[in-house]
Amino acid sequence: MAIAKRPSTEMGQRLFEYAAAPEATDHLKIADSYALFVGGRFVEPHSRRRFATVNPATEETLSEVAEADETDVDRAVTAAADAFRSWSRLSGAKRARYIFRLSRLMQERARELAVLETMDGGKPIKESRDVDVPLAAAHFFYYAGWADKLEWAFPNRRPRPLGVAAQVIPWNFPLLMLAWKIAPALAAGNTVVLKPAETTPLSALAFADICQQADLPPGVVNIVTGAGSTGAAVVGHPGVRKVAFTGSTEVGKQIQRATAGSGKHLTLELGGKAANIVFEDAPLDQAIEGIVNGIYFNQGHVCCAGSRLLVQESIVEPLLAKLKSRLGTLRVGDPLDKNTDVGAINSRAQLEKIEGLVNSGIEEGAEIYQPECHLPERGYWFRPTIFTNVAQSYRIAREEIFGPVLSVLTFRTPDEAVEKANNTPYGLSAGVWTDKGSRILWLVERMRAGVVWANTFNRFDPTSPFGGYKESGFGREGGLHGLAAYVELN
Ligand code: TAP
Repeated sequence: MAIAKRPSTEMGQRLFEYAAAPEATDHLKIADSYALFVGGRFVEPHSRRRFATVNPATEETLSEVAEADETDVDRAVTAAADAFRSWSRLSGAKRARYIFRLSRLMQERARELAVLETMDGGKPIKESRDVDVPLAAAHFFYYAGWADKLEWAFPNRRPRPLGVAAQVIPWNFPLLMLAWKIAPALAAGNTVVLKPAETTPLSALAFADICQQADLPPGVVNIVTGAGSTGAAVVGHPGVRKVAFTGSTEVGKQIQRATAGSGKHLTLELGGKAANIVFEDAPLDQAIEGIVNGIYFNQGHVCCAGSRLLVQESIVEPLLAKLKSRLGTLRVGDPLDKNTDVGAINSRAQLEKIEGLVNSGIEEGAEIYQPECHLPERGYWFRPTIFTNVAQSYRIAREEIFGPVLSVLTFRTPDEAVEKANNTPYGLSAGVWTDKGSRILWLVERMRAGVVWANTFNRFDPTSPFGGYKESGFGREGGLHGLAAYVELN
């Protein structure tokens, strides 16, 4: 690999320029247009409408995707209800065989899926290759293992599947969110109608192709693409027995209202504003990596991102100096380049939302820091950003930005750290950095957050439940808890 030193800027003295190492795309075939996946086949939409899905790093249209209307959704739910009759009666071992097959095919097609995810969503290829796709396959693998052991999963109870599950997912981890939803539902004997996000439908459509390749019985998985109105039609369909939604708190509330009184089972995985708390005895270099991973992973498009950094006052100065220096080494740019750390913002609308909130931070009096970095001319980009001098009342400290923007606050005592960390309507995740195990346990007991990472951040595992408190939603995905959301117990 060619390595050349940068010119002698202050940054250049610390940073080496790598030659570009773009992942090849010639093995990937993206069709000009896609239909809906209903009843095991790709079918033209009743609506006759299509919408463009765009590569956010280049602003080029990748494909035209079908937009499902209420008739299309009705066909998908009917197909899922028909399939439920036989799928729910299939032995657990036979269901497991299909789910294992899906997992193996995802592994076999991992390179294609990773490139597709990166082109459609803007995330760095090293993340889709090393995190999204392997974790998605691992979820199918894990839940396949439970399919013939449901009676052991729920001892002395008789677990029964619910029926058709309506599943609506966001754009930040398209394939992984699909796996979180579809794998436990199928393992428990349910059938599904899934709606991917408008800006990232392509990996779900590739998964539909994998379902065909796996000979999954028709109708067990149905994928309907479209915008918010398609999602509302899926969730509101009377043939649905279970609704699983991941997305914004605002839409989650609408869905809770829409499903109230319908008897539908509901789980909501919503937004977050996580505190990442660093005590003065923390291993500083390790904490810096955790802070960077916590907020700049996937451009900060992460529901559990550590977007509020709480630092003990005695170490603020050395920590900020190290953090700023580390930011200078992050490579922002072409998501297909294997060197890239921070890719493209998912859409123009999201970029505008980030810019609006960052401007509010400046207007309210916070101090902004952004490293020098060259941004491509086309596409949607935002520099990794740190705000200091932040008051808890500022919008940047209260609202979910869903971008690469960190707000730094300080505390003096552990009690103050807990008070400030819990001072949010959200409660999805938190992080704590300290040398003392007893302090970790003390803090975890007091945090109102579904997941608390200790001396690490943004770690996921199919066996581990994930979900929120307060306005971050309810219900858990992952592990046995995730399976429980798809069965009725008596
Ligand atoms: P939303 O705007 O809420 O969209 C999520 C999904 O719901 C999309 O597929 C969207 O379709 C669809 N949708 C929009 N309006 C709907 C309606 N009225 N009824 C049914 N479905 C509807 O969120 P987003 O902007 O895609 O994702 C970002 C949010 O998701 C953030 O707040 C983030 O924190 C949260 N999130 C949470 C988690 C967990 S695990 N808690 C994980 C990832 C993301 P369109 O795409 O076409 O609008």
